[in-house]
Amino acid sequence: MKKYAVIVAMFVGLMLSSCKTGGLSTAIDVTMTDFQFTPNSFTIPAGREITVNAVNTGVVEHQFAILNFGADAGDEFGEEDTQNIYWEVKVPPGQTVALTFAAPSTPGEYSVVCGVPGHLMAGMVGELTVIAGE
Ligand SMILES: [Cu+2]
Repeated sequence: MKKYAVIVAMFVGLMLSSCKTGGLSTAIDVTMTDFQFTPNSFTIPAGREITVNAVNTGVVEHQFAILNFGADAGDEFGEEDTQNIYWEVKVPPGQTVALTFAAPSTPGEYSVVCGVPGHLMAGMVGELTVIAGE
């Protein structure tokens, strides 16, 4: 019976450690204010399920949008940029949203922007680094 408990403990430990890839977190915790992301740079493992906890402490709606690999919204987020969104979440003022998404399989640098008109220009921009899994 005691041996069984040890095996279960080992198994649980294995499951917990599998939540990370090479020490990389599979969570993105971001606070959105008027008008920035804090932090504004994130690193996640490729192809993994990522949990996003987005808190909007501002007084207007904000968006956390990851653009496709190689895509850039330029100085201002326009209608033509919406087709380049890889994944997005919109958070009303004063709210917190927790969601998951599948990290891109292509390693590299991805742009993170808030697509609400004027917000990118005001500084709501970030960077997501996707690292190949080991
Ligand atoms: Cu915004």
